[in-house]
Amino acid sequence: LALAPVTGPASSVDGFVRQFLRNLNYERGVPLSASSVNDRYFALAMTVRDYLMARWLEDLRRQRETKPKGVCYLSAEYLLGRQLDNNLLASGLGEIATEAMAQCGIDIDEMRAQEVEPGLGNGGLGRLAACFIDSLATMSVPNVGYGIRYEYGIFRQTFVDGQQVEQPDAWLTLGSPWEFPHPEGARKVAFGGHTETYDDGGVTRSRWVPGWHVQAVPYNYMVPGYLNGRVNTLRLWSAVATDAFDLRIFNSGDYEEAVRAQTFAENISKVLYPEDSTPQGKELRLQQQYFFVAASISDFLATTLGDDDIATLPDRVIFQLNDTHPVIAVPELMRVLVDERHLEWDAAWEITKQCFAYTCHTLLPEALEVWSVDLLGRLLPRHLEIIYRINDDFLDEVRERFGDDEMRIRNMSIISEFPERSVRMAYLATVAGSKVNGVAELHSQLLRDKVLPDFNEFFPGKFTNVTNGITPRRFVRLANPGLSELITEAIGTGWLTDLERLRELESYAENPDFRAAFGEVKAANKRRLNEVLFERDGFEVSDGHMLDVMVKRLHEYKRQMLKVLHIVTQYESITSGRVEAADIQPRTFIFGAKAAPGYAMAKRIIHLVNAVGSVVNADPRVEGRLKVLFPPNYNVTLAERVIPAADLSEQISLAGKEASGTGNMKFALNGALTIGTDDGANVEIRELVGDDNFFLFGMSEPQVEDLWAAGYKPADFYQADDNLRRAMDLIASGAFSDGDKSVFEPIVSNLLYDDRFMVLADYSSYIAAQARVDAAYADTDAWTRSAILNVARCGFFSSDRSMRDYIDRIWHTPPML
Ligand code: 26W
Repeated sequence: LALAPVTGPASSVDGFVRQFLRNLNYERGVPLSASSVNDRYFALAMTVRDYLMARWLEDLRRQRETKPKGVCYLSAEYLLGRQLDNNLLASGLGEIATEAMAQCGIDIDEMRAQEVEPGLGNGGLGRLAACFIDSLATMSVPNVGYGIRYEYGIFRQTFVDGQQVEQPDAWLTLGSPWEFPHPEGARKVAFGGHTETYDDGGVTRSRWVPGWHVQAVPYNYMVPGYLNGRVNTLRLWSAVATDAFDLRIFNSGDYEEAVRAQTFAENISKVLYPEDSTPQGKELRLQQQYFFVAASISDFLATTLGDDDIATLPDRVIFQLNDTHPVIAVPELMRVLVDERHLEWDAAWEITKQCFAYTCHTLLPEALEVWSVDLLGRLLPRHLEIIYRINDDFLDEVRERFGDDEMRIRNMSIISEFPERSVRMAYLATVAGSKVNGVAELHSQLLRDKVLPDFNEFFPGKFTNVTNGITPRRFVRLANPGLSELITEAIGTGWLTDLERLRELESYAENPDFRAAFGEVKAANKRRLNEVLFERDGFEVSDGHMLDVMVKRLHEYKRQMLKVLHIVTQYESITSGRVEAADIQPRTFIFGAKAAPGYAMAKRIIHLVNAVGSVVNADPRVEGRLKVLFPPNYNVTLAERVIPAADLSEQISLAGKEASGTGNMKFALNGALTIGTDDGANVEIRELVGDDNFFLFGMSEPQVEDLWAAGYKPADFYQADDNLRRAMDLIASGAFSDGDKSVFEPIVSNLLYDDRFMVLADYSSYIAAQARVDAAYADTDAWTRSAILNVARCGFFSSDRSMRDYIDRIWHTPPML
C-alpha cells in the first residue's frame, strides 16, 4: 500500500492548530476561551475531516472518470463505534493532533470521551459491515455502504435492581461532525396504492400507482482507508415527509393533520429495531427495508450509472445483500428495469441476477425472515406481483428438471402457504443472487446440507463460503496500542495491512524477554480497563485475577447460562465447604450483553447474572477470589477496552448455532485463549492455533444431531451429575433472590424440561475444560506462550482477507490503482 504524503493545511502542528482555531471560530462561532468541550471536539473532528476532504473529492472524481465496477453493500445495520481515533489513524494525523491540542491547552482524551458512538446496529452483523467498509477503503476497492440513519440507535441499557431497563439512544443530540447531509440528493420513495396495466403504443405494461411517498435524504460519512489516501463513502438515508404531502394538508388549514403526516413519514428512520435473530413481522420494519434499498438503487442509477446503457449495470455494480433485510431490493430493481426502463422481463432478470449476491448470517430457523403476502401486497403491491412472477418462472424450471415432484416444489417455493401465505426472503435471495455465502466454513456447509439442500442441488456452484474477519486497525492497533507497539518492534509495520505477517511472531513465543513484555502489556491493559470501568460503573478487575470474559448479545443459543452454572458451581463448592477458597484460581468474570426488549428469557438471564454477582461478590467466604462484573450497555467503545485486557474468551454456543462469531477473532488476536465449542469460526481458530492453545469442549454438531434424534432428556443429566444438581438447586432455592424461589424458577425449569440449546448436556464437559484452564493458567510462562501463538496464528481473521475472498469468489471488483 502506498503511503500518501501528509500535506495540506493540517499536515504540520502549526497548520493543524491554525485550522483547528479557524474551525472553532468560523464553524462553531466561539473563541477558544469560551468554547465548550463539544465545540472543541467538533473543531478537532472538522480539522481531521478537512484533511481527508481533498482525498475524498479526488476519489469521487476518479470514479466518475474511470467508471470502475464497485460494491454497493446494502445493510440495515452499521455498528461503527467512535470515529475520531479511527480517522486520526487512517489519516496519519494522530501525533500531530495530539501535539496541536496540547499546544492549545486541550486534553485530547477529553475530546475522545466526548464522542457518542453511532450504535446503528445490534451486534455481529452490524459490526461486520463496519469492518468490511474499513477494509474495502484500505484495499482501494470502490465501495458505497448504503443503510439507514436511525435517529435512535441500539437502546442504552441500564440495570434497575439487576434487571435490564432500556433507554433511548439519542446519539444525535449534540450533532455529529462526521456527517454531510445532502438534501439536494433526496430520492422519493413510494408506498402503498395499487397496480394497473396500460397500453404503451400497442404494448401492454404494468405500473404502480402509489398511495403515498416519503423523501429519503442522504447523509454521507467518510470511510478513510488506512494511510492510503483513499476515502470511500457510507451513505445513510433519513426519512422526511414530502413537501407536497405537507402543503396540501397545510393549505386546507389542518395543521395537526399535517404534523401527523410528517411524524408518520419520519418514523421510518426513527429507531433501530433491537431484535436480534427473531424477526418482528412489523410493518414499520418492512417500510424501513424498502425505504433504504429503493433510495439506494435509485441513487446509484442516478449518480453513478447516469446516462450509460442500463445493460452495462452488471459491469458497474454488485449489490451485496447483508442477510435478508435488504432483499426487497431484488423486485425493486426488476420493477425499475421493467416498468420504468421498459426492458423485457427476461433481459431484466438476466441483469438482476448478475447484480446481486446474498450473505446469510444465521442458522436459526426462527431468524429466517418471511413477510406475509397480505402485508407485502398492501405496502408494495407491484413488488408482490413481481415476486409471484419470479417464483412462477423459477418453479417452472424446477419442474422441468425434476418433474412434478410436488413435495419438492412446495419446499422450494418462494411463497410458503403455512401458517399463512408469505414470502420467504432467504429463498428469494437465493434464487436471485449470483452467489450465496455463509460466514464460516461450518456454517456454509450446514447452509448447503441442512438449510437449503434443494437449492444447492438445483444451483451447483452458487453456494460458497467467506469466513468473517475483523479490522486489525480498530481492534488491534487502536484498541491495543501496547501490543501493537510490541509487534511492530518485533516484525515492523507491515502487519496492519497484511495480517498474515503476524506469523513472524511465532519464534518470539520462545523468547523470555518477549514473553515478559507481552505479559506486561496484558497487565497494563487490565489497568486501562479498570480506569474506564471504575469511572463508568465503579467496578474494578481485582489484582492477580484471571480475566474471564463473555461479551455478546444475550441469546439462549449462545449459552450465557453455561457460564452462570460454572460460576455457581465454584461458589457452591466454597460455601458448602467442599473446597477451600484458597485453592480456587482467582478469577474476575466480565459479562456484557443486551437482551432484545421483548425476549423475556434473555432478560431473566441478565437478572440472574446480576443476582449471582451481588451474592458472590459480597460473600466473605469467597475471600474475594471470585468476582462477577456486568457493566451495563456493552458497546463497541467498551469492547475496545475489555477485549485487550482479557485472558480467557468464552465462545460457548451450542455447536451448529453460531454462524461464525467475530468476537472470538478479536479476543484471539489480542492474546486471549479461547474456551469454546466446535462451532462457527471457533473451528477455524482452533485449526490455526492448534489444540494445545485452545480449550475445546462440548458436543460436535453431528453429536448434537444424534442426541436430539435419540431423544434428549435434560433431567437425566441433572440427575447424573452432582455438581450440576447442586448448582441448579442453589439457584432454585432462592439463594440469589432473597429466598424468593419464583424469580428464577422459569430458568431452572426451562433447563430441566426443555433446554433447546443443550446446556445441561454440555455442562460436565465445560466444567472439565475450565479445570484445564485453571491448570494452564497456573503456569504463567506456558500460558503467555500460548497467548502469543494465538496472536501469531490468527492473521487469517483480518477482514482484509474476507474482502479478498469476496472479491475473488463473488464480486470480481479489482482495486483502483
Ligand atoms: C430479522 C431479525 C434478525 C435480526 C438480525 C434476524 C437475523 C439477524 C442477524 C442475522 C443476526 C446476526 O447478527 N447474526 C450474526 O452475524 C455475525 C456476522 O456474520 C456472525 O458472526 C454471528 O455468528 C451471527 O449470529
